[in-house]
Amino acid sequence: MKGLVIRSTGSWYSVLLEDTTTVEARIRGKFKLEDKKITNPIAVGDYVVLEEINGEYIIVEIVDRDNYIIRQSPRKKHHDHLIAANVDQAVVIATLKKPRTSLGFIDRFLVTLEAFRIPGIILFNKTDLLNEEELDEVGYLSFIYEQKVGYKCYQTSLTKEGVSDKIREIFQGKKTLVSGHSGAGKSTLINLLIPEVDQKVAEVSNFANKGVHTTTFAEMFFMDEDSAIIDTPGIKELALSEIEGEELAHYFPEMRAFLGECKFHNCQHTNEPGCRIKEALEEGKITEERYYSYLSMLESDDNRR
Ligand SMILES: Nc1nc2c(ncn2[C@@H]2O[C@H](COP(=O)(O)OP(=O)(O)O)[C@@H](O)[C@H]2O)c(=O)[nH]1
Ligand SMILES: [Mg+2]
Ligand SMILES: [Zn+2]
Repeated sequence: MKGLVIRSTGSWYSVLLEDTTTVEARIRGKFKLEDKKITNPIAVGDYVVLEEINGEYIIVEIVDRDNYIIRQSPRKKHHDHLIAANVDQAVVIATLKKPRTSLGFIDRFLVTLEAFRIPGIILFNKTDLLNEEELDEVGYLSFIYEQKVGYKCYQTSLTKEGVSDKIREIFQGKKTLVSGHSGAGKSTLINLLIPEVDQKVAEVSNFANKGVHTTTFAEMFFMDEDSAIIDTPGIKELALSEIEGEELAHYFPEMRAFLGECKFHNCQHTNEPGCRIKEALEEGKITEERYYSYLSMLESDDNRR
């Protein structure tokens, strides 16, 4: 029996079978992901083989993945956490207000996507809350990410204007991972795209503007037969997994073109002489903002394991 994991709670997995029924299943035995230590061996989006034993459904095999996305486990040191498997693309919902999404968060997410070769799209939401100056900032960020880096960007105010056909089209025929800080509007978006889902939408706490945790487990929802959306639990921090210092620049698309042109082959593009990346920065081909993100990722503990 084969199925698709559409929800995982840690020890139980909801599996959609080929006959369109959903069963709750458990794992038997150990599943390994290469040589990594992972906190959860199976993720939403995994295709699995099931056996029915004494009326219980047991997952006995994971079908080879097209891709997967992991981050460092926020709870367990030196462990990774599987976020999802077999996705076609990922949308990151970013907000300048309530809560503020840092560029660092956006860039870390995009770097992770690059590392797993998953196309990324940025949706700037809650534009209704912004004054003129802040709207200019969104415009500027959209310009950077689209023109200088190459990610498609959209602006939305989901609660005020709903979803346009243009936004709906993004999700058509694909399996899309939706990420963003808790409170950014993930559930609101999914409810608009798939009204039957009726996901609980959080009250944004005015006090901290941090947003309240309502979704705890990743879950897959179907817009139609070939279009699925994966909601990820409120991710506050995305610690990169398994990206080595020298690799990092490869995951900044705007830097890729210049790699190999530095004087030193092992250049980390910080203070080395004859660095082509620094030159491109001077020429404005790489933006200060993105270069700053690069440096902070390079220096962060994530890369010193
Ligand atoms: N002003 C404004 N509020 C929004 C918008 N989109 C979502 N919200 C509100 O933000 C809060 C958090 O949304 P939710 O979808 O639960 O965020 P999630 O944590 O990412 O799933 C809810 O109160 C939504 O009504 C928007 O475009 N503008
Ligand atoms: Mg939510
Ligand atoms: Zn260099």
